[in-house]
Amino acid sequence: MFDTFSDRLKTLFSSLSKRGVLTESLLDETLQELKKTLLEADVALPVVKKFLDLAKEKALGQQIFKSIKPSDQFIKIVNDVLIEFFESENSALNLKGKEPVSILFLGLQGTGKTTSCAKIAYKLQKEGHHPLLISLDIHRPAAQDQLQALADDNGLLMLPVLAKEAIQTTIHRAFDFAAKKGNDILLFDTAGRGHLDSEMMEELIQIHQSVSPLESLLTVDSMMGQDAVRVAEAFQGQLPLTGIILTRVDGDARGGAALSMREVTGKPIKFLGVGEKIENLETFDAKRVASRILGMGDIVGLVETTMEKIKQDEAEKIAERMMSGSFNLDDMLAQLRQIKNLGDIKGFMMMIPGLSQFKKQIENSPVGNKLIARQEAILLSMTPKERKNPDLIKASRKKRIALGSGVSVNDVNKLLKQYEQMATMMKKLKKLGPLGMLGGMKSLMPKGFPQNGGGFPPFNF
Ligand SMILES: Nc1nc2c(ncn2[C@@H]2O[C@H](COP(=O)(O)OP(=O)(O)O)[C@@H](O)[C@H]2O)c(=O)[nH]1
Ligand SMILES: [Mg+2]
Repeated sequence: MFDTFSDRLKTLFSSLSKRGVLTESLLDETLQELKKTLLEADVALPVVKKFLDLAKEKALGQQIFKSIKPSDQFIKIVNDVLIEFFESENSALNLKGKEPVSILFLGLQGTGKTTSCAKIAYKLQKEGHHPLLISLDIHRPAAQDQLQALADDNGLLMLPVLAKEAIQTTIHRAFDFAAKKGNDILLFDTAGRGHLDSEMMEELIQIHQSVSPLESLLTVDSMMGQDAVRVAEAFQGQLPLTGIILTRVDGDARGGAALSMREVTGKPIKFLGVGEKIENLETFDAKRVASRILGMGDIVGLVETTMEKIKQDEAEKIAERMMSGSFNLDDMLAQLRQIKNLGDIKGFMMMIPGLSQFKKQIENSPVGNKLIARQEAILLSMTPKERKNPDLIKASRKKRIALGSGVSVNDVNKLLKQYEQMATMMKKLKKLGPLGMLGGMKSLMPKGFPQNGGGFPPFNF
């Protein structure tokens, strides 16, 4: 699966690992190589561009961690970008609806509709469902026989075929049958053509209307590369697809279709066909596919843990600064920035000694990058003198600061109040000493905490 692409990436990484620091010119050179690799993999051009932009943005935005090799950091970046390209919210099969729910299989002839239909029914049956297979490929008796054979071989139930029955009649019969037999999922196999064809589309649109499927899955052949993506785009223009089944991934060395599909069509890949056998079906998992392509799971894992460790060290440093006594608005600004640089703010806060016990409050509090940016803007609208000596900030100064940072005076007041809470708390914590910190935190909470809207000092954003 995607072997050529995978090998090319490995060569790129290994030549990078022989070089030193990831300077901007080396980064550009590496991105050029990455571009070639993506084009060779038959990734659509706009997707290549976006991929490179994202990789560059991540590389430049990343802190330089001395303890992580540049090549390893780059592997992690490519890993993250791959995941971003593959991942989507609706990648799981949607079965939430009034029973029986329907799944419609669409696609050009020979792309793997009938096979995938049986594979998915098999999987669902194993999970405890009672699927019913229905063939609407009435133009070719052989197609109906093929589905029947798959059903017979694998202990699946199929709606008996009646010769020369009209499609709409078959659909009605399927729902009646399911009501009697208690099937909860109906899987409709349809007829494809060798190419896009308006007659086929018309038939499919009518089927879609009468079946009202929860899922309309398009099968596309991974080996067709960018052509598969174009076909998907064309189908999507006419039918409300809910997802893609990428078949013959087992034979595809390049991976271009897989990488371009979601980006170009906006539809999630839901399944991968990885062979002809009934069990050769994988539910699509962005992380797993990315890791398989890179074949560098251990390095990605190592970079992740090292970064976690660095965050942990930063968290301790911040805690130390908080305890060191004098604390003015400059310190607050410095802390905000440190926290902002670390990305996932809530996750990071959990690492600060003493704060992890407020997991629930942290999760529920409205902390976010936007709020931090606003706080930063307020602090930057103050003069250095004001930040060193917050007592100077009276009504007229507040107005000026609010105007300068585009917020209300009330927001400025909130920030100052928060600063005061932090300062008071730190004084108290200092008295308690590091050992008293954990126990002390709770008793220091203002009245009503944690019922005060989920906010909590010292980071009461
Ligand atoms: N190697 C491989 N072959 C597949 C896969 N999916 C389907 N096929 C084969 O592709 C051929 C066409 O599949 P079929 O389901 O009949 O396509 P349909 O015309 O869209 O219904 C069959 O020989 C299948 O065994 C897959 O994921 N991997
Ligand atoms: Mg078929």
